[in-house]
Amino acid sequence: DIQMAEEERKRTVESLRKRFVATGHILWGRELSELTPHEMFRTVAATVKELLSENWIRTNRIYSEQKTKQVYYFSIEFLLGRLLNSNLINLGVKELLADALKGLGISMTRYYEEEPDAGLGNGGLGRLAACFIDSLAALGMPGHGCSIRYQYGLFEQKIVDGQQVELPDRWLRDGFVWEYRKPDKAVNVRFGGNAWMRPRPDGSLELVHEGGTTVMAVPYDVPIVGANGKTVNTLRLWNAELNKDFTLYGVTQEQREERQRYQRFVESITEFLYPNDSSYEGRRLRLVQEYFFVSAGVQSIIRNQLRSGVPLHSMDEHVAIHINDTHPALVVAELMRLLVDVYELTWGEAWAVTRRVVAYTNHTIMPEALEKWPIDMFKPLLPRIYLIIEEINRRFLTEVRRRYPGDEERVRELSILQDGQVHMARLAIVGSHSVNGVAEIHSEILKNTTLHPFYEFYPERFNNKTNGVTHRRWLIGANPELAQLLDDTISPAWRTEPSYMADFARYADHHKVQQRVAEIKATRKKILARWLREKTGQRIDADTMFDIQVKRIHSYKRQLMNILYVIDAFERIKEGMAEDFLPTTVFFGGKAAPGYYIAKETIRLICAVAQRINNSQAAEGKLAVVFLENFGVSLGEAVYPAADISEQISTASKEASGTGNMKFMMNGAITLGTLDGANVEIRDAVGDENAIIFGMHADEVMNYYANGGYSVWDEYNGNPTIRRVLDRLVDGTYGDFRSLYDYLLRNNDEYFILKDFEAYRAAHEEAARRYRDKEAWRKSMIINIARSGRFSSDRTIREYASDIWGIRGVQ
Ligand code: DL6
Repeated sequence: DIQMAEEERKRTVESLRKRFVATGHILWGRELSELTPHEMFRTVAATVKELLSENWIRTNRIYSEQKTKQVYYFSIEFLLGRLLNSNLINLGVKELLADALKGLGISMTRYYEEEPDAGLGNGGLGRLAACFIDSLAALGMPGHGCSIRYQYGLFEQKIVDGQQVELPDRWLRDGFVWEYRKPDKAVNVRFGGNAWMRPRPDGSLELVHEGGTTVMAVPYDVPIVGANGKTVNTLRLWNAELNKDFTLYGVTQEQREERQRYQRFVESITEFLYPNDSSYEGRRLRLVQEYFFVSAGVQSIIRNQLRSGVPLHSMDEHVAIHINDTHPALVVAELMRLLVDVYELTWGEAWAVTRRVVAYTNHTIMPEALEKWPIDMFKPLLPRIYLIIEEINRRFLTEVRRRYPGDEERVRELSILQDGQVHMARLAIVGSHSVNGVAEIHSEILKNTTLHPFYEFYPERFNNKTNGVTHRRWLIGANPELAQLLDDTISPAWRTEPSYMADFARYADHHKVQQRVAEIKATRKKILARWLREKTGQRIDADTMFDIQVKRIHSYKRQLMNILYVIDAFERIKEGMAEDFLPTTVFFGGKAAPGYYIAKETIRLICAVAQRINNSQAAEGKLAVVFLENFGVSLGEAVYPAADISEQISTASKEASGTGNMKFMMNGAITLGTLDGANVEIRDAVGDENAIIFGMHADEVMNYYANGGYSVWDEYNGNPTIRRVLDRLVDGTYGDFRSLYDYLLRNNDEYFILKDFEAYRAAHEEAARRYRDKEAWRKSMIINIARSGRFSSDRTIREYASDIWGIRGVQ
C-alpha cells in the first residue's frame, strides 16, 4: 500500500509539473527560465486556479440543483491578505506542487512575497470576515462574501523621521490574480432624484421616483477555497464602472461638464477604503459606498432566487443575509424596496421575509463608532430608501407606543430616526431576527447598557457568538513546525476538528514536547529577527523575551500605557534598580488613522523612545524597542508565532473581542491583559496560572464613567513613578510630547492609563518571574496552544450556522 501511495504521489507530482510548465508557456510565451519573479508567482497562481476551478463550478452546480440555503456575509471590509499559501494549503497540494517545482529547479516559497496583500480592511472587523469565509468553505457550507473592490486598500505605512507617513496602497497595479470579472452579472444602482407617495384617485398611494443618477456595479468574483478539498465559495467584490457607451463628448459645454462630473462620481465610489477603525466617518461618499454594495449585492441575490424559481415570499427558506456591523444595514431597506416596489409583495409580506432573512452583528460599544447619518444628507442621496425607513420606523413606533403607552422617553431611545439622524444600529436591530455581540462580556454589555432598551423590547433576538480565527492561516500556514508537532503528538485530526487540540494538554508535563515547543518558538523568533535585520537593518537579540503589541493604534487599546511602562523600565535600568531585569524586546506594530492625532503622536513617541533606548549603553542587553512598520496580515503571519507575551491591554469594557489575542495564543504566547473582550474567555480556558491578568474590571470602569471618572491629578501628584514618567514627555528626554501629556491630564485620562499603570507594571514583573521558570513557562505555552481550539473560527461559524442562519455543510 505504501508503495502504491508513493507511486500515486509521483504521478500527481509529475502531472502538476506538466501543468505548471504548460501554464507558464501559455501565459507568457517564453521559457520559464526567462520569467521575472512576479511572472513566476502568477504562473504558480494560475496553476492553482486551474486546480480549483472545477470544484468551483461543481460547488455552484450543487447549490443551484439542490436549492441549498445560501448565506451572504455582507461586510464593507474583507482583509484577505495573500491567498496563494492559503489556497495551496486548502487544496492540499502545497507539498506536491512544491516538489513538482523543485524538479524544475524552482523554489516555490521564494515567490510568495510577490503577491500583494489584499488589504481591503482596517483591522479586526475586516479580518474576521476573511476568517469567516475561510471557515464556511472549510466546513462545506454555502456561504459567500459581499463587499467592495477598492482600487486602493488600506494605506501603506512608512515611518519617516520617526513619524507615520501614509502612501497609497496600489495593490491592483499588476492586477489581482484571483479575481474573475463578471460583466454579464452587472446591475444598476440608483442615487438621488425625488421620491414621494402620490395619492391615486381611489385614495391609495403610489410611489413616484423621478430623476437621479444610475451607476453600473460590476462584480469581480474571488473563489474561496475550502480546506475540505471540495467546496469553493465566492467572495463577490463590486466595482463601480462607466458603461461601455459612456463618452465625455457632449454638444454643449454644460453637457460635457455634466459628463465629467458623472465620470468623477462613478470613479470615486470604489476608489478607496476609509482608513478609520472603530470610528465612524460621516462623509457622504462613505454612505454612497454603503448603499452601492448593498444594493448591488441584494439585487444579485434576488436575481439568483428568481432564476432558481424560488417565490420571493419564501426567500427566507433559501437565503440568509448577515450584516457585519452597521455599514451594510441598508440591506434592510433595500430588500424592502425591491420586494415592495419591484416585485410587488405587500408591505407585510416583504417585512416578514426581510426580518427572517437578515441578522446583524455588533462589533463595538464605542460611541464614536456607532453610525448615524444626518437626514439632511441621507434623504437627497437615497430618497426612496429614506421613505422606506420612515415607514419602517412609523410602524415600529406604533408597536412601541402600544407596549409602553405614554412613555415618550422610550420612543426617543428606540426611534430609528432621532434628532435629525438615521440611527443605523437601530435600523439593523428592528429589521433583523438576530443581534449578536462578539464575545461573552461584550454581548452582556450590549444587553445591559448600550442596547438595553432594544434588549428589553426584543430579548429573544439577542445572543452571543464569540469570535474566532482560522487556524489554517494562523497556525497551519504561519507556523508549520508547530502544526507538525501537533500532528506528531495528537494526530492530524485537529486540522479538521480544532477542538481536538485540547488533547495537546496531555503533553503539558512531557519534557520532550516542552523542549520541542521551546525550539519552535526560538526558531520563529530568529526568523522574525532575521527578517527585521534584512528589511530595516535593526539588530535584535532573539534570546530576549519578545513582548508584542500589534493592532490598530487607538487610545482605548492603550499602546500609550505600554510605551509609558517602557519609559519607566528604562528609568529603573538607568538607576541600576533593575539589576535582574529580564532581557526583553518590546515590539509595537499598527497603523493610525491619518486624521487621528493622538494615535499618530503615540507612534512618534514609540519611535522616539526606541531610538533613545536602542542607542543607550545602559539598556544594552536588557531592553530594546521595535516599531514594526506597515503591520498587516502578512507581517502578522511572521509576528504572532514569534511572541512570548501577547499584549491585550485595552481599558476593560472597550474592546468588543479582539482576535489578535487568539492568534497569539494559538502560537503559544501568554496573554498579558485586562479582563476585556475575548481575553476573559481566554483566561477562563487556560486558567489564571496560564494568563497574566491585571487592571480594572469592566464594571469598575463603567462605574467611573457613570460617576464622572476619577481625578487624574491625584494620581499624578500622589505617585512619584507616574509623575516621573509623565514628566519625561515634556522635559526633552525624548523630544516634545506635550500633546500626549496634555491629552492624559486635560482629558482626565479617559482610558485609565494612569489608574491601571501600577497594576500593569506588576503584571510585567509577574511575567518575568514566570518566564524565568523555563519548564513552567513551556507548560503554559502548551496549555495555551491546546485550549486555543475553541477560538478557531470553525467553532464560531458552526454556531452562526446552527443558531442564526439555519444552514449545514453540504459537501
Ligand atoms: O469583531 C471583530 C472586531 C473585534 O475583535 C474588535 O474588538 C472590535 O474593535 C472590532 N470592531 C470594529 C468596529 N468598527 N466599527 N464600526 O472594528 O471588531
